Amino acid sequence: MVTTRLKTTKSEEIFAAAQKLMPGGVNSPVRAFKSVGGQPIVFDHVQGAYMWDVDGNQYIDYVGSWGPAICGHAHPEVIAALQDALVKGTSFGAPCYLENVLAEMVIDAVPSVEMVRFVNSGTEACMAVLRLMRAFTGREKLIKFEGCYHGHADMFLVKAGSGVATLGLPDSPGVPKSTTANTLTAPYNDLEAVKALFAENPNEIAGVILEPIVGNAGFIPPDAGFLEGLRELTKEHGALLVFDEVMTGFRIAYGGAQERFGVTPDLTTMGKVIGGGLPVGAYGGRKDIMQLVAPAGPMYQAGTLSGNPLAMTAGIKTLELLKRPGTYEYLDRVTKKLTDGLLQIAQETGHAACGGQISGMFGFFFTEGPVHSYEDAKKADLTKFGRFHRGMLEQGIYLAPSQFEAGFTSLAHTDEDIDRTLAAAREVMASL
Ligand code: KE4
Repeated sequence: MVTTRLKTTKSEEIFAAAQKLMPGGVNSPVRAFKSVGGQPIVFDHVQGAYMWDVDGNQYIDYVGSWGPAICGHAHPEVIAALQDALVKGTSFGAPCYLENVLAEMVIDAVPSVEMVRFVNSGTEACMAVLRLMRAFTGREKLIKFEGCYHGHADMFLVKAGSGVATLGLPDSPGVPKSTTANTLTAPYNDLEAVKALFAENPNEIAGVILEPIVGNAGFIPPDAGFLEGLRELTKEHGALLVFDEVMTGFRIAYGGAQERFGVTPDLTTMGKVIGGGLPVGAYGGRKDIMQLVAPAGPMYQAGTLSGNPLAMTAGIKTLELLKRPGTYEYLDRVTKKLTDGLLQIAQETGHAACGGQISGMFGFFFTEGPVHSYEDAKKADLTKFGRFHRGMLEQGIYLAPSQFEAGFTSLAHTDEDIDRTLAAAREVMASL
């Protein structure tokens, strides 16, 4: 048990009970703090950049519910919009005008998206987009990258990132070999490896899917030319290029990483931010491809709560807030101040560290670096990261409980919050 100055009595009681009710006491593995050790914190409420746990401790939050809280938790305008929507019912199971509104906003914002389908999670979006890639090309093989995470569907659980990397699960049990036989992997940022896979599997690869900025092996941006190279390679081989922007969508820019880097994929998956904190995923892209999706076409995909009015309402209001001038300049400024500060403090306190940020997404590793791939990321000092995480927690700073995750800021994070975070980091790093 890690000693802690935090009063976490109620968290401990609730989490102990949770472990008897739910596997590992959580509904998603990374929340269990397995890789950083110590007592997971049970929260009571959140607001803006802050979270309060059941023992009354307050934290500055850099997880933001893994991305959705980009405008700050429980934004008053989102809450008000939800309250108005709530009294009209929570789910129709039938067409609702709000679906048109959010669809139009996504199509207007994201360069690759001419038509979109809403689902209920990023996992669902990635599952559906893989089926669509295969339906459109008539091919079965897929290229993904080591350390990238595209949700927990069987065919993606090969050298995946996020919780799989955190728990060091080689390949999850229960995933039949037949399912992953068609999943080829390459190191991130390694165009030569992708060229080789295309050469070894002529006319068999339906497409390439990747996080345009990796957030599930820690924060790993694309090397110059990597995304452009994949765009060329997929075109050359009649394969589709898919950006999984579940994490980067509407966070890196209003049009996502594809707008920021100027590379347009054929299909895009989204989630997190477009649900404004309610369950939403989406996949979209070229109309000629999306027309294959039932009932317009033969490729089947469905969902009871897809496009429900509450989730649409939260997504619409969130995108409206993000569209306001200055959003991404603000996210870039405060997040750069945070990461530059963290790296400077690490250097001053004698810790090897590297990392960076793009807009409101950041990460750092306790290793000399640079980190261009999952292999590089695995060189990071996980023990030191765990002790840093715990130390920051005791200082009231809530960081993602894994070295293989990214960090997230919001429009609610102030300069004072960043200064307080850096002061805490200096104290903790000096003590490591
Ligand atoms: P969900 O099914 O968790 O909504 O989305 C899966 C997914 C797909 N693609 C990318 C790029 C993602 O980052 C995710 C989910 N991200 C993790 C955080 N690394 C969710 C947190 C969790 O699993 O609890």
